[in-house]
Amino acid sequence: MKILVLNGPNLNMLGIREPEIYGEHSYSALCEFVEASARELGIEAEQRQTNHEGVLVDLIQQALGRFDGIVINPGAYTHTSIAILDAAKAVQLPMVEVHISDVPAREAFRQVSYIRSACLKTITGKGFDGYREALAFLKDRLTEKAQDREQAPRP
Ligand code: CA2
Repeated sequence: MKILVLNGPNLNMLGIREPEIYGEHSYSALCEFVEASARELGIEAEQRQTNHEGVLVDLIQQALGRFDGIVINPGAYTHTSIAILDAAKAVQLPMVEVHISDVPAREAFRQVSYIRSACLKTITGKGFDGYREALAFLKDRLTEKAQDREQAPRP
């Protein structure tokens, strides 16, 4: 089972500023945490970070046929990007939205999420643990789906 973990703009700045909102750990610590979580769950995770909206669109499109699901933290593009939503809807891969901070408790302009309608679940305010929860959720969903397919009567 192969999951693509996508992080959007400024997430490479983790640990450098605003530790009261995003914690003290760096982006490379997040990558190590995600890698360890995937290993524990017995799945494969490939991680990418970009500051560019079009690159996120490309990475989502290129996931089709290569990955079984996507964990995405689109950063500030969560609140603005119809292009990323359209890419997610186009590939129709099971997707989970993750935010490190407690977005519902923050500014009004962060209360819109375009990507949410293409996601099976949104996890917010759990720090790095949210990524592990997202991986575990996708693993359960994909395992259930595979079992359903095995049990379905053949035509
Ligand atoms: O809570 C999240 O994970 C966010 O997706 C993070 C985004 C923010 O725009 C979303 O509303 C919620 C910001 C990415 C991190 O930005 C940093 C800025 C300064 C220092 C460290 C990180």
